[in-house]
This record gives sequence, C-alpha cells and structure tokens, in this order.
Amino acid sequence: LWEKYGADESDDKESFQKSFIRHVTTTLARSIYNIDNFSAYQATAHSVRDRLIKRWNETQQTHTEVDSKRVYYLSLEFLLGRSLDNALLNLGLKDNYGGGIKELGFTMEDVLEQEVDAALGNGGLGRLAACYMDSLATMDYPAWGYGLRYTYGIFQQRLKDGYQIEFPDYWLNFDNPWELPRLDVVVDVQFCGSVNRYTDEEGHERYAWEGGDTLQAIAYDVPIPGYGTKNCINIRLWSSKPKRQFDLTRFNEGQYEQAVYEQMQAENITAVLYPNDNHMVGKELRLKQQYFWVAASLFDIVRRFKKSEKPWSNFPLQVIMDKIHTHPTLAIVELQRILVDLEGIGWDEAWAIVTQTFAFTNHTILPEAMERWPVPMIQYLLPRHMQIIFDINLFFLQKVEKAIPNNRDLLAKLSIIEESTPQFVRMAHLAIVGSHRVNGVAALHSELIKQTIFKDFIQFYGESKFENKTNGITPRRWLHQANPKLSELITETLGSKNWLKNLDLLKGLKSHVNNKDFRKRWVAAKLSNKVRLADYIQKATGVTVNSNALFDVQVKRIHEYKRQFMNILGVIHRYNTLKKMTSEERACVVHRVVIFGGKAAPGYYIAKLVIKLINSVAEVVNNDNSIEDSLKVVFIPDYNVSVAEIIIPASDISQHISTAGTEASGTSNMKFVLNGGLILGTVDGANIEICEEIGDDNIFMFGNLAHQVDDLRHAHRYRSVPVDPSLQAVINDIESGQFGDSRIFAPLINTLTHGKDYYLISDDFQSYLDTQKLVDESYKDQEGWTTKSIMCSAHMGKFSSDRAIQEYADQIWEIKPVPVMTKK
Ligand code: DL6
Repeated sequence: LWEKYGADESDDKESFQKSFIRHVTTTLARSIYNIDNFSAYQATAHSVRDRLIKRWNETQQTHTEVDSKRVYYLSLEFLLGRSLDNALLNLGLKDNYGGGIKELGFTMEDVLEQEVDAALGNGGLGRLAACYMDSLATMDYPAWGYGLRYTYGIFQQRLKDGYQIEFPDYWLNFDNPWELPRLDVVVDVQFCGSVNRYTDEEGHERYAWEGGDTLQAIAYDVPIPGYGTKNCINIRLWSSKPKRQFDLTRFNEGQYEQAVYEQMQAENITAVLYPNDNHMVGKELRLKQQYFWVAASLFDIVRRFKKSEKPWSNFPLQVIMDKIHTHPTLAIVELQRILVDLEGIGWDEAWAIVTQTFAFTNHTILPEAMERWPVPMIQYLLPRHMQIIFDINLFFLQKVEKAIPNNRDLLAKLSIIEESTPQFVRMAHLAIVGSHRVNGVAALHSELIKQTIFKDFIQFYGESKFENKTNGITPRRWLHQANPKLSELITETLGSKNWLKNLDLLKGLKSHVNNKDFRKRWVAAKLSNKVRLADYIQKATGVTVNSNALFDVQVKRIHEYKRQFMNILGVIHRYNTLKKMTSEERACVVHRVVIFGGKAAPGYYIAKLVIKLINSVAEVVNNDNSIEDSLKVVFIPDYNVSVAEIIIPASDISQHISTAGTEASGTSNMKFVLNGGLILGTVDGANIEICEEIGDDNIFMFGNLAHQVDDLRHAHRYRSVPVDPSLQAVINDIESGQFGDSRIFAPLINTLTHGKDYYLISDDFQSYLDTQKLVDESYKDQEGWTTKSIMCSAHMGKFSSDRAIQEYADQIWEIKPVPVMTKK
C-alpha cells in the first residue's frame, strides 16, 4: 500500500497547482473564483505542509528505528518568524511554486506578506533557538525542541505621540498551518498538594506527592525542515487545559462563572509570553509556566526512552538536554523525582544519571536576569521538589566541605539556597550543580562568567566544567531568504550553492574583490535593499528617506545596557553640529538616515522614555528644512523577525554599542556583517570575535573595556554631573526644550547625573563621537567602503549556526547525524 499510495507527491509546478486548488476547495471550503491573497497564502502553506508532514514522518520513523542519542533543546522561547518562505527555500520548492502561483494570478511576494510572525520570544535568546533548530535539521541531527505554545506572543508595538503602546499579539486568530495538533498526546501536570512519607514493601523510606490540582498539557508539533535534506525535526509546544471541563456541582447550582473559573485558570498558564528580555519576573504564573513545560517535556522524553526498554543507566547515552538559560532548571529536580520517587532508583545512582543528562548554557551575566524563586512559593506549588532541592543542596555542600574544609564563606556563596528572609532558590546554582557542562555564548562572556557570577564555583569544580560556545546564525534565513539578490550573486560568483551549508566557502569572494562587475553588482544589491527599506519606512512611518544616504541602524530590544540612549544623544550632537554649518559646509557631509527599532518591556519606564526621546528628536529633525535632508531619524514600530529581514540587508552601518561586558553575545551583529553591513561597536560580546575574523580595518570599535568598568563605576560615585563636555552640551539642548517639554525627559537625564551613569555613557561618549566621524570619512570613499563590505561577508564563516551546532554536538551533547531513510 505504501508503494501504491505513499509515493512522493511531486514538487513540480502542476502538482503544486493541483494541491493549491484542492486546498482552496476542501481545506478552506472556498470557491476558486473568490480567492484573495490571504486564501492564496493559506492554500500554498497547506500544500507545503503536506510535503513537510511526509518528511517529518519519515524523520521520526528513522529516528525511532535507529534509536541513537537525541538532543532535546529546552527553550521557553522560539522566535520563528514566518515559515512559508523558509520552508519553500529549504525544501527547494520556491521556483516551481513561484511560477505556479504566478499562473494562478498572484505574486509570491504578496502571498508571503500575508503570514503573521510566530513571535514566541523576546529577542536574541528566542531567535537563537530558532537558528539552532534550522541547523540541527540541516545537519541531520536527531533533535527535538520543547517549548510553550503561548496564545499571545510578544506584544505588538504601536506608537502614540511618540510613546510605545502595547497591543496583544493574538497570532492564532486564523488557522495556523505550521502546527500539527496532537490532541492525543496529553500529559497530566500536578501542582500544590502535599508530600506523604511511607515505607515500601522492601522497607525503604519513600515519598509520594499527592493531592493538589492537575492540569493537562496538550502537544502541538511544529515541523522544522532542514535545508537540502529530508530531515525535518520537531518542536513540541505545550498548551495548557483543565483536566475537567467545569465544576459540575457549581454548574448545577447555577454558578456558571465559578463553574468555569478552574478552566480559565488552567488555560492562563500558556496564555502569554512574559515580555521581559534579560530581566527576571518573580511572578507565580511564570514559575507555573516553567514547571508545566518541564514536567510535560520530561514525561514525553522519559516515555520515549522507556519504549526502548533499555536500563536506566543508558538514559544519558540516549538523551541529552540542553537547558537554555536557567528557565528549565526545574527539569533537574523533576528528573531526580521521577527516578527516585516513581522509578525507585537510589538517590546517588539517580543523581549520576541526572547530571550526565543535563548541560547548561548561560545567556547573560546581568544580575537582574538571574532567576531566584522564593522558597515558600516553590514549597506551595511544588512541595516535593522543594524537598529535593534542599537535599541536592545538602549533598552538594557536603562535597564542598569535604573538598575545601572549614570555609563557611565559600559554602554560603555556593549554596543553592540564599539564606535571606524569605529564603530563595538560586536557579543558576542549581543549574550548575545539576549539569555536567556549563557554557557561555561568546569568548568574552564565557570568560566573564568564570570571573564574576560563577567565580566561586571554579574553586570547587576547577575550570574544566566551564567552556565557550560562540553563538551563530543560520545563513539560510539571514542571507539566502532575506537578501535574495546578494545570495544569487554569491552563488553565481562561487559557482554553487554549497556555501549555504558550508559558510567558510564565503572566503572565495576575496579573490573577486577587485572584479569590477562583481563590485558593481554587490553595490547594486545593497542599493536595491535600501530602496526596499525606504519604501517600508515610508509605509510604516510616513517619513521619506533618501536611499543614497548612509543607513545607520540600531535594531534590538530597548534596554539601558544596549545604550540606544547614547545613540540618540549622538544624533542630537550631529543635528546641532549640522545646524551650525553653512550650506556649503553641509554639502560636504555624508547624509545619514538613523534607523531605530525595538520593543521595551511594558514595565520598563526608562526604556520607554528612550523611545519617546527618539521620536521627539525625529519629529524636530525630520521637519527642519534648514539642514537640507542631511539627517533623518526614524523609529520603525513593531520590530520583529520579518521586519528584521527587510532592515538588515539594507544597513550600511549598524550599532552594537552595549557597555563593555554586558552583552553576552549579540547575534544581530553577525546578521548585519554577513549581509555586507559594517558595524560600529564596543569591545563586547561577539563583536570581539567578529573583529578578529574580519580584521580591525573593517570594523569601527570604540569605548572602554570590560575590565575597566568596575573602576569607572566606582569613580562615578564621587561626581554628580557628566564630565564629558559634548555630552553636557547635548543634555543642555534637551533641557532647553529643543525636543519638547524637557520635564518629560528628566528621569532619563537623571540616569546620567544623579543615577551615576551606571552604563558609562559619559565615559564612552567622546570616543563614540570620534568613531562616528571616522565612519563618515570612510563612507566618503565609496570604493573603499565596498571593499570593506565584501571583506566583511567573506570572513563570516565562523558565525554560521552550523559551526556552533557542530561544536555542541561533538563536544557537549555527543550526538551523531542520522540521515533520514526514505521508504520505497
Ligand atoms: O545567546 C543569545 C542571546 C545573546 O546573544 C544576547 O547577548 C543575550 O542578551 C541573550 N540573553 C538573554 C537572557 N535571557 N534571559 N532571561 O536573553 O541571549
């Protein structure tokens, strides 16, 4: 039957058109004479989905048959963006489908535009997870992602009078063709209740977690196709629902609202993504989300393992789980509970299995992002887990005491429990103790975690447990898909598409750097991307910008440590310098369009004021005819993955200007440089390694270094006003009311003055301005700039997520590729 009916549905144009029409008339139940762009998108997506499901099934069958070690990537965030274009490209369908859709009377661009982003993440962390899933699929690794299916993704940002306002992102409004509901995969998840100690038949003391509330986790599978392979892996997202639909007694008593209260509470668990980037929120609902997610995922993973009937000692040989940040740390405790309480394995044997199973990737050193949960909160929601955490801590501290006797100070520093009132559980400590490996995400970051937040652990474990895995990005989405013109030029120049699977091949571009035709086409690709962005800016903001100006971009979450504030202060300095110039002088300056984008956490007052200041400055600058178009400022609302795909290929220079030592890695820096955009950056995160790869002639670096930060902050305690005269002048301009009511911006200015300028803007401001001057001078030499641009892309091989995944696979996860076997 498989041979008769299971043969490949062809991927040619006619087969696509046939399936398109079938989906319009059956799946969508519409008339073929009444199809709008949205229906055309849905029918195309369903046609692609059919092909995805086939690959997905074959992949899962292969993995089950081969039964080799799998990696489980546990991330609370997957920022996937749009899927249709990515799937068409990865499956090699774009040309045939593009031709087919045209004959049906649509354009592929219009159809692709209809898709809403899957925005289940805040920023870099969630997007990294998406890039890594693309690489795992492309490189044939047996991998699963586990996350939550939030009903509302990251909020939509709109602007009103220059202020950010938030709107819910109800992304599931229409049918989502990219998920496969698995209504039969249901896991019970328990909360609250109590712990009962008992003695089993063999006389062992055992614990049972009883009572409390039980919810259900329902699985939704999201297929992730690899590029140029049959491998199609899975992200399983859990959605919460009540175990019983409503309270029948209350319903029969006529108390309808109370009858469904329990149902609403249950559904709330996966209702919203917490919109905080690099900031911990201590809300009970967030803790519930975390446990709900790890409990359902572990149940699923253990169930899959048990089917193989292998002994428990094989578990770490079959399963590796990478904990993305501390969010899934409760998984350590949950697995220990399953092994000890449910499977009856002795504590030490169980603990050896647990620690071999988990690896921990840290993504920040910012103190405000360090997760710590009050002991009473865990005790109430997860009473048995709290007991296990106390035991893990006790046994760990006993080992420390044995290895380094009589050092109470060290014990207090390493303890998983913070002895405050109330006590807190330090999740990062639990993650380190419960994992066999810990890594940071860029060379500097991995060094800093050893020197700062985790330095005391080095005393006990030594350095070997801690290592670096520099982040990466997928070239499939971030060049091939986002920048088709440049991708085509690269493929033609290098003679094949192999670079898409081996990014080091971009080095081959170096020998073409002096080829006139190649250079012309390189510049033309950039210009056409700039025109595309200028059109987008016009539509999104109403501001007209000149595509021949230098496009200077800073798009990322709005955060004080990322210093968008310094950027806009620099813009004010530029504006007032331009105003003082004569027309002749101005004719010699490089025209600039300064582009901002990014969301501020809804409760982050200062970040929201930065957005307001940017828009107030834009309002004044963009309407000042006296500077003759030499400067424009735009804030593009609702920055997300699909907007990034338009912005990044169009950038001439992008800014990555965090205070040294604060940005763990950054990944947009990699995307910009890969697309031939130069960067202006501090000596921080992955900027440093990018500089090493592309050479310091091709990057504009400035500012104080990470090791100077503590001393500078200390010095700030003894002064109350910015020392830098250029900065003081800009502050005076704002305070004079040049950009509207200055009282609005007082709290922002305060962060520099009375707030002691924690992010060191005053210390870096002059070197920032000087380096901006260098950027202007370099841009005047257009030929030199083009050479830099080509050299940038050519040296970006290291930053492919394929390289990062290969390192994780070989050095931490110890997994091997499993190519998909196709059934005949
Ligand atoms: O590793 C991915 C990404 C880095 O590129 C960013 O530098 C870093 O800020 C981000 N970290 C977080 C931490 N999250 N929490 N909570 O988002 O990770």
